[in-house]
Amino acid sequence: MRIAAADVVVTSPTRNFVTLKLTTDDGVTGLGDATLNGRELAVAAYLREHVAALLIGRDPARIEDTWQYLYRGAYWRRGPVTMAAIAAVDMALWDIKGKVCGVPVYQLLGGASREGLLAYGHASGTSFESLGESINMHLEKGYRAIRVQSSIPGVHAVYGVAAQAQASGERYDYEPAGRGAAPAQEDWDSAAYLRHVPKVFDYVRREFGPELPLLHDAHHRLRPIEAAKLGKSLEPHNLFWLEDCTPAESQQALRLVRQHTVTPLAIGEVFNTVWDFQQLISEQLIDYVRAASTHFGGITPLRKLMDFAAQYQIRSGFHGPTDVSPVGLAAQLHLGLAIHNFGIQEYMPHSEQTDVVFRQSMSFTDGMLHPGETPGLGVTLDEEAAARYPYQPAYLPISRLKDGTMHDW
Ligand code: CS2
Ligand code: MG
Repeated sequence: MRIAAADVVVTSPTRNFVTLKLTTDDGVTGLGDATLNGRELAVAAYLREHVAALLIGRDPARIEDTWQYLYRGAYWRRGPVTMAAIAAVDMALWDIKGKVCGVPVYQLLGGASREGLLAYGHASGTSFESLGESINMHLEKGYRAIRVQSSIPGVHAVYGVAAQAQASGERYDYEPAGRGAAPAQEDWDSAAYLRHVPKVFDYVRREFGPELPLLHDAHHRLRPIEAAKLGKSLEPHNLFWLEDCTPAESQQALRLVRQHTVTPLAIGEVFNTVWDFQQLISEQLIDYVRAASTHFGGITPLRKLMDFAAQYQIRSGFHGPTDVSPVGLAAQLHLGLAIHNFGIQEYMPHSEQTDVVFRQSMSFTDGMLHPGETPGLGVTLDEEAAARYPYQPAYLPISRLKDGTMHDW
């Protein structure tokens, strides 16, 4: 069997997705997610212009060798664009191997280690009342763990609050990348945030009790000492995790946070190789790995990362927003089902239009996810439907402080 074709499909049902489709000379196809929110066409070009031709004629069964060929062979290694492109090839090859073997990919990764994957959903609100309604909506949908994000008094547009979608009861699909020729600008005030977030969790614990697993995403916005302060202030509420509490390019910054708080820490959705995690894991500076197969080079390296993390009792919390496509989410579900050190899986349901373009065998039942039993990853791409949604430029917002200083969004 040989790879006979490598096609890149860019489609935009409510948001942009980049998908690689590999086809073998036997007609077996495999899909890979190459979506990089706000920079999608860079990955599409990397695949179309520099990788596709190299794959033609290769043995699709040689997944590890193909990964090494694309990683080491590029010379210019690492980075989100390169690793998203390699990820798409890797996922597509696992998809093909599953189909050829007639089994879902998780069976190739050691089989199921659990019946299903605990999911968490995204609740948010512009007031305690609307936040409570959002949490109740997610509990009614079966979620057993909830991420809590809130507006901040004095901050006009803040990450993670899709109040308009919540209020109207629409399907919750908070896609932060706004369509348009330039990023939207949001504002930020760390002091106001640090004053308000403890009050939010005071309210949530009063209303929903001490046992509901709660998560919060600080989204890279705090300095290490501020992150330490927030972690400490939230300790009475026993969070499942505090995510991206401080930018972690400086992995040692988490030493300072760790010294001050026992609130569990989750980091890594913007990381793309094991080196980004090396100190965080070996010094036990985090509790959960937030990587997504789509941005981390695929299933192959993410499985290796989780084996490394397992030596330090660190568990998975794979990234699963709507900008990880159904193909990327499926890859996370197969890996998450198989590894021993699974923690939790983020789950933001995609839009109805997306579900038309990507037919999926995954299920979400009673708060648990499962990739399904379809051979391969369990996702098919309807290319006619995909063609009905052409790419539209879209950018993630930027964030500035009140004096105009650029900040982390
Ligand atoms: C967020 C993401 O889900 C999360 O934890 O950090 O939604 C993130 O904002 C997006 O993936 C950015 O494209
Ligand atoms: Mg996040």
